[in-house]
Amino acid sequence: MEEKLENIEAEAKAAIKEATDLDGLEELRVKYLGKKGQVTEILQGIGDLEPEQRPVVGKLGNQIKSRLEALIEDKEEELKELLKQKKLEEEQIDVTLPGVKEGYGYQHPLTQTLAEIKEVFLGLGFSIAEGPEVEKDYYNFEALNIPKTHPARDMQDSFYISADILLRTHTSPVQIRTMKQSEVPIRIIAPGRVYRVDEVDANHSPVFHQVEGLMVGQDISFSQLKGILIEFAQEMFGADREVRFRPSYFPFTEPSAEVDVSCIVCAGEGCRVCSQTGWLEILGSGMVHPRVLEMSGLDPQEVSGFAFGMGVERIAMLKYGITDIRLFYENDMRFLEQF
Ligand code: 2NM
Repeated sequence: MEEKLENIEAEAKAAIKEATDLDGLEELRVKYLGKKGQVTEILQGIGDLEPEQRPVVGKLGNQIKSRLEALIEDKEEELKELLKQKKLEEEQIDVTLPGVKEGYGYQHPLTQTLAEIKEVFLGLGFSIAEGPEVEKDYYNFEALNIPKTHPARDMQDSFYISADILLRTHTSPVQIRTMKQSEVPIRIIAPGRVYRVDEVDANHSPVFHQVEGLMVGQDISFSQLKGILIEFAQEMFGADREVRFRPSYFPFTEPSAEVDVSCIVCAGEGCRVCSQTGWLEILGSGMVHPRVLEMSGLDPQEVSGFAFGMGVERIAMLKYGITDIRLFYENDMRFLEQF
């Protein structure tokens, strides 16, 4: 029995010495010293031995048990230390290395321009209205007095989803919905994405952004339209800009006017940006057509209103001197960082 114990001790010592991780070491502890461990079982079986054998085996068994416990404990310390060293090495950082500079984020120029447009109109008492991008052709065309034969209603020019549903080609349907739903007076702007079948070039994109505006109430006049739009043009492009109203035509307004500001590059002298005219067109506008008011449930004898519409891309291009609309959508940091 003594020889057996000594063999177990020798085997255990060798195994403990070889252990490379804490789990393996714990397995060894269980194997030799656990409840059913080899040394434990011998010590528990002492009662079955010859009486004179018992103290000898008992003493040796307990000595081996203590020695193995001590060895395991030492080995455990050693493995823990190794693990700590390894972890420290892995986590080592060289604080003298140069840092990686994190760049700042920028708001997209269209986001900035839209925010500025909103800011101006919020300051003039307008609130913001929104509506669906997938629209009934009733709201997109019919209610705007755009006849079935109008070139704008060519199926080829709009993205139709079904016979009477399309991607809105302007945000005017939001104004129609607002007139139908709200009490006068109304003073809103409708910003959002719009869609037209257009070949991509320097000035066209099939998806772009518009802000349209609408003011309806008793005795709303063309001079109020002028006051609001001159204020907008000068807040947006500079207080020293001249503003000009040119007669125009839209099916949904009468009379209609296009609005120009004096060229921001040459101040009216004539240059490449303004095609030698001295003027830049920034938006379209007019007094809401009586038939449009009527179709939206308002009485043209009781109320009147004006409306206007502009392209956000166009405003941003004029403001920042950008000559290609595609730059807005390419996410080239060299472009975006300039704003
Ligand atoms: C423009 C130009 C002129 C316009 C009209 C309406 C509505 F719904 F009130 F009739 N919304 N937007 C309008 C008028 C839009 O964009 C160049």
